[in-house]
Amino acid sequence: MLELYHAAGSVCAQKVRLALALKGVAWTDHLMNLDESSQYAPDYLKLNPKAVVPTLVHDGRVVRESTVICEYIEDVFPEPSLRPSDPHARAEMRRWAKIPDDEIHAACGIISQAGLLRQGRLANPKPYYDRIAKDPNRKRADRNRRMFESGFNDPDAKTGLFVHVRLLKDMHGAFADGRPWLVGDRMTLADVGIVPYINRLHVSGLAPMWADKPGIGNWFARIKSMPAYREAFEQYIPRYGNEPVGEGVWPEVKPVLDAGETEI
Ligand SMILES: N[C@@H](CCC(=O)N[C@@H](CS)C(=O)NCC(=O)O)C(=O)O
Repeated sequence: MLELYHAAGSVCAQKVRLALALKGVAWTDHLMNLDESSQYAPDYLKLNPKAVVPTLVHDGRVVRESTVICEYIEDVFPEPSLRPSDPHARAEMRRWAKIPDDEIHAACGIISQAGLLRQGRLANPKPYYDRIAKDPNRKRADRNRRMFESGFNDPDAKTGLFVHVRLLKDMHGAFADGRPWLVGDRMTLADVGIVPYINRLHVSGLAPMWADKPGIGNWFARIKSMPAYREAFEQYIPRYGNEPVGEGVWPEVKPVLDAGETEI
């Protein structure tokens, strides 16, 4: 039996749901609500002591870390393949797939806290302060409090934005030769790993960040047209589907981008 503990809007969970949807495998759904602090329930902490989603449980064995989970899914369900056969292409795939773990996931967390999520919480901050108080990762909790209180005035939020700018430049460079996917001529775990972060920018109303990079827009549109995207993303949060929900974020972000990275 394949079980997934996940949350609707979690980028790491979207990544794993997309891999599962592309494989067409059935799984048992343990949907959690991070706003209600279900990640801190003692039973869940036994599965994932870091109190994060997703966690995959396959025939009673636990697999943690979304990038690792995607490779595990590929090993157990090899068809259709999301891993190139050529060793160099495979290395490239892994280089893209580790970018979230190296820097984009943390940067995404920061700019989501400072932008999209902050906007949704401003009207009623108490549940969010309660959630921060329960976070066993005090460093993360203090940072999230800062993002909530300062938004994009915080230097870390500005740095988080420019980490995304660099990713977009790298993607633009990859697509410059006209390839449809990040690695080779078919979708791989590289695309699966990166697309939740582009989707998060999109739903934050930050698609103007790649307006001058059509390769990214075409790639994202191609993925959004797939049934697997609907299954992995829209089914859980329909409003995250077609229309950006963070329309108010771009006016805050644009001046930061215009000021340039050297200003930070
Ligand atoms: N490196 C981990 C990161 C997991 C992670 O940070 N998950 C976030 C959601 S995307 C989470 O569960 N956050 C808990 C919280 O916000 O309280 C992975 O890739 O699985």
